[in-house]
Amino acid sequence: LWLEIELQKALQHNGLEVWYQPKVNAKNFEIDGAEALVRWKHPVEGYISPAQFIPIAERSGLIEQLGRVVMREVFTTVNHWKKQQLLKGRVAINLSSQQFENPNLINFVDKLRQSTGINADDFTFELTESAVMSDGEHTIQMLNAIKKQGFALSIDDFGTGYSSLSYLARFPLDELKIDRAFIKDIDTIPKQIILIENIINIGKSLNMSVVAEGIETHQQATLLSNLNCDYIQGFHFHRPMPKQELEALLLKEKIYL
Ligand code: G
Ligand code: G
Ligand code: NA
Ligand code: MN
Repeated sequence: LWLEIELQKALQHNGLEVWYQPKVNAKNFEIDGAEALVRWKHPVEGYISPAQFIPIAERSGLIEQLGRVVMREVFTTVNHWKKQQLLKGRVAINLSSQQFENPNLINFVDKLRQSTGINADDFTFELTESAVMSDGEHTIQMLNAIKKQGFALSIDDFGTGYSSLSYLARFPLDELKIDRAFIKDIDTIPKQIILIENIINIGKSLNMSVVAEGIETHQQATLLSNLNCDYIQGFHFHRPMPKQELEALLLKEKIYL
């Protein structure tokens, strides 16, 4: 409860930050898009992990407000980067199932899109399998409404959440993000490579782009590139970083281009 009250305060006093982890193009290893990740620096405790406070935000309903704060921040920042031609590719925003279940989301996103003047096709929403699978009819309506505005949709943590693949055919999804659990065990479980290869084939044959997350080594990067994965993301390339840091990195790359 203490953490919930503290989180509430942070939301009221602008205490949350949004960090960005670049994704790289698996063909040329250049930065091509990023994932927005919320960070909370508590005045006394320091950084508290989202793995700790996102579930609290979800249980308490604060996730709605958190989601609005994050989206506003990301739209504004990315709009600026796009106008400066600093960043290539799409920026992904994570959505919890609670956010996705509330039909007000559509209206909020639509209004924010118009007031910030962003290009919807510069953004992707990442949803987990469980978020998408909770209620079929509602899901299709929500996904279609988001797509209609021009945003792309990605399935995050693919392969860990749900045992049925039928939703891939039924829902308008643009991207499949292979969970890092598959990547982590590549060296110790050889069959894992076969799975990854076939997940990539599933995505591509359904006209989705495929992202692999949790790339921590050069070998993993090379492997995923050779398997024709489209984008790769992980500590091997870049850790999540504050927006000023990404901006500096992008500026540097632009100068030396
Ligand atoms: O940033 P990483 O450190 O540890 O994130 C932990 C978890 O928090 C991940 O599952 C990630 O998807 C989730 N997360 C990060 N930022 C956001 C956000 O802005 N909204 C939601 N709903 N989840 C987020
Ligand atoms: O659930 P989601 O996929 O949104 O989680 C994103 C989380 O993954 C973030 O917390 C981010 O810090 C973390 N992450 C990003 N790259 C790596 C990586 O290479 N290794 C590990 N272990 N975690 C990563
Ligand atoms: Na994600
Ligand atoms: Mn993920």
